[in-house]
Amino acid sequence: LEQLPSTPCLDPHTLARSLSGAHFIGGRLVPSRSGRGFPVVNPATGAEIAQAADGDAGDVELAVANAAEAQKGWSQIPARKRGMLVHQAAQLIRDHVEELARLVALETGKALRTESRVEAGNVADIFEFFGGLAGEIKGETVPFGPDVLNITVREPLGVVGAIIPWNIPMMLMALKAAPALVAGNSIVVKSAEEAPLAVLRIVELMNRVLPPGIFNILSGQGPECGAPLVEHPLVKKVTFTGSVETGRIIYKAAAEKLIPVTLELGGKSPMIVFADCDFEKTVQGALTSMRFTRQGQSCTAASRIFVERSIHDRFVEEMARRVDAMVMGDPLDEKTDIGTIISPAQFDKVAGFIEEGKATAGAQGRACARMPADAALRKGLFIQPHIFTGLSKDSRLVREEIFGPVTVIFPFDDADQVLADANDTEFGLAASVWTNNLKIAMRFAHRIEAGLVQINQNLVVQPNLSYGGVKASGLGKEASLESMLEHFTHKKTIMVNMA
Ligand code: TXE
Repeated sequence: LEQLPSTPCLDPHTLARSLSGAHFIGGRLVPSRSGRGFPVVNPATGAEIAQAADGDAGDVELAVANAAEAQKGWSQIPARKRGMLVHQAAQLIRDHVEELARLVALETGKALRTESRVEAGNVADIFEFFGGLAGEIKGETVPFGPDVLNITVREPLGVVGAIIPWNIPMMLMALKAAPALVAGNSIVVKSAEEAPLAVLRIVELMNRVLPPGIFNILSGQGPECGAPLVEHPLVKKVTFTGSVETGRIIYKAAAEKLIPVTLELGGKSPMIVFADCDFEKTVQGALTSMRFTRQGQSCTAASRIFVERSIHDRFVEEMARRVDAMVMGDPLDEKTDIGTIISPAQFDKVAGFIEEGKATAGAQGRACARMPADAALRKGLFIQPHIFTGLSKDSRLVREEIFGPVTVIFPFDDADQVLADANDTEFGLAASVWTNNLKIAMRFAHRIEAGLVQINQNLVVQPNLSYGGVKASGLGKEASLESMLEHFTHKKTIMVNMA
């Protein structure tokens, strides 16, 4: 621990170097057992900023063994005391919000002002929220005559394995770790290859308050480090955010062990705009949801927008005008609105979709905002936001998750047809409807196949609201008291015959 600054370190390069090559297991920073590492790269410059420990089954073994041992004591601490400790540890995150924001901006390319600072603040909020809920972990009494006492109690599951992606790594870790820990489990997190640093710092900070061994993190590759974590016999629950493809692999491995899983997978979220909407707010809502500020790397992004024909052209123009005014540049610069794509692989994937759209006969792809001119950023993974119109509904750009700054817009004339089009997707994560007609709004809210439908807004999820998809978007809920009780405890029934 001495290697790391005990006060907030606002130079993310220094902090990145001091976090190099480490997992956090059993209350300590430890190197990977193999001694291997892989580079962590600043996507805005292409420069290596740290080495990440390349974890394998040996590291998983060490982390899970520590977590299993520590969980025995942790689960015996009264729930409210556990909640108070988690709440107290969250204060350390609050004290380090600026530091964490800079570090996550450096490793992910997400702009500091528009994205990274917001994420860091949300992390503290999530841990505090679940810490405060600890007293709600309780059961029921079920009457069965005067001589019988039937009760239920909520017990922790044991060691939880969490696998997280890179788009909002700190927040997605918090949504898993906070309820898991407060409910009396211990946790081993496997970070995403592209963004292992800020999450490692969070675990290290929180371990200054939490007992050693209950909150551990490994870095490593999916098949070499994530898979053995899912398969480990002492891991009793797996919670995952990532691609549909990996979600399927994890679900199958968990089925072999018969353990519960929560899966938060991709999306292709429809936004349906009626002509009677509040035009200004609706255009702004499209920008908020598309998260061009995060280069569109958001699973709830409004990546299919349907606009009633009479306002379609004006909507496209206004949206393009506003995106044009956004500043692309160095993620750490306060003037920057839009940072970079996370990795060369994602860059190629997104660029491929854009090329395909441009080559489609009859389609128009409008590139918005200017590429940064700064020579230091010439190797940066910047992609101009694109708005496509004129695509056919079976185009790959319309059917597949692009996970980049690309949205497609269609005009519509008929409410039933647009509802059918909105539901014509394998995904079911989020949707929004924009109209001042409450009757239409509620009809759509009930008939859209999605875990989340918003009317006249596109805000981010709150920790006290259930969040999770249907169809190929996933299984189970995150956030809310319900997610803690349903997904991180099991209900034990105790029947006492006092006759
Ligand atoms: O995801 P992966 P990737 C979508 C988005 C994106 C695509 C690919 O469309 O373009 O997925 O992104 C770990 N066993 N989303 O390649 O592979 C991996 O190491 C266990 C949407 O980054 O699913 C990482 O920690 N773990 C999504 C995590 O899974 C494995 C956010 C996610 O990686 C594994 C991210 C295995 N066999 C991508 N293979 C969202 N819902 O927000 C990989 N991993």
